[in-house]
Amino acid sequence: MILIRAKIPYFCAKIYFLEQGVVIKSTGSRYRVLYNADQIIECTLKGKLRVKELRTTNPVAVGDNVLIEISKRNYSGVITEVLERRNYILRKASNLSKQSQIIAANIDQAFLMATIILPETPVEFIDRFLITAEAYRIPAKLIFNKTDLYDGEEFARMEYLISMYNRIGYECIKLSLTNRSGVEYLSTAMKDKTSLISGNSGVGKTTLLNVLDPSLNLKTEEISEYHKQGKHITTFPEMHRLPFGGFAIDTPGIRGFGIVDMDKEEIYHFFPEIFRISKECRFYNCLHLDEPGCAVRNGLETGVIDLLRYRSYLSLINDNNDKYR
Ligand SMILES: Nc1nc2c(ncn2[C@@H]2O[C@H](COP(=O)(O)OP(=O)(O)O)[C@@H](O)[C@H]2O)c(=O)[nH]1
Ligand SMILES: [Mg+2]
Ligand SMILES: [Zn+2]
Repeated sequence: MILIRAKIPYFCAKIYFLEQGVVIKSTGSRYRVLYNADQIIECTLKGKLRVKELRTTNPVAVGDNVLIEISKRNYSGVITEVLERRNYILRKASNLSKQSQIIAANIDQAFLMATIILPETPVEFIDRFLITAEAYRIPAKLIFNKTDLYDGEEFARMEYLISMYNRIGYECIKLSLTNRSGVEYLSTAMKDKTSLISGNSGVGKTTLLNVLDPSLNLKTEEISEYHKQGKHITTFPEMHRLPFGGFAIDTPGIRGFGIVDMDKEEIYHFFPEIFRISKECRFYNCLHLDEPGCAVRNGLETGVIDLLRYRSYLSLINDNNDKYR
């Protein structure tokens, strides 16, 4: 009898095998995991598994490296462990909620796709993205898409923004997915990296993924659809493997990142050019509003600080409405 009992656990262990993989899709309760280079399996979460330190609505997100138990019998998987995250990006689960949702984990770079028209991306929206990336220490780059549509004035506006952001230290990439200019450059920048692609609805995120990997054949939005903004559709980001190496994470339905847990006093730390010059302010606790001897306000006069950026800063300081969340 004793001999048989000892054999049962051994036998059970053979029903499962363990793998390490990466979560490429999450729908809240089910997860798609890529493992062994090109194998994909649908997984559930082990009941007891909860990530303790974060108050999030989703314990597992795309980009998470996980350990999975795969049953040989019905070929389904169970996530038993989430490995330590290199980084992650959050948004508030809803405007009133104190909980947040992990958008993605283990990101190498975050791109914001912006357009000057159809739709117009407000500078403030760009800056909210940038300071969020700064706060999470994720390298951020800007893509200006739909350059094929711009007239002289719109092109000049784009060039103005590009030189402004370049001066601060952000790379900007000009793109037209319609005539494919800039695609090769962008592909090289994304090769072998995990890139988050963010941006307002209608700027061309899905079109980009289809251009990078035509076999994806994802559904793009019609112009008329993206005017119907404001509906809170719960969507989950998805991670796509790129044919030339690397991953791209699409963030459908995520209009902006919530600035999670950021104190008024530290907002300017995430505007690199404001932070740099703030060391010359007379008061160490200067908020750069109307304090005497403020180097930031002086920088506005001399042109070191751009008024557009300063306005974004003010709106964040005064932010009580959640219109970009
Ligand atoms: N003219 C022009 N239209 C584009 C370009 N890129 C995307 N579009 C169009 O913009 C619309 C929205 O694109 P989509 O990829 O669905 O945007 P998403 O909401 O960011 O995923 C679609 O009708 C695309 O065909 C571009 O470079 N130029
Ligand atoms: Mg889309
Ligand atoms: Zn100041």
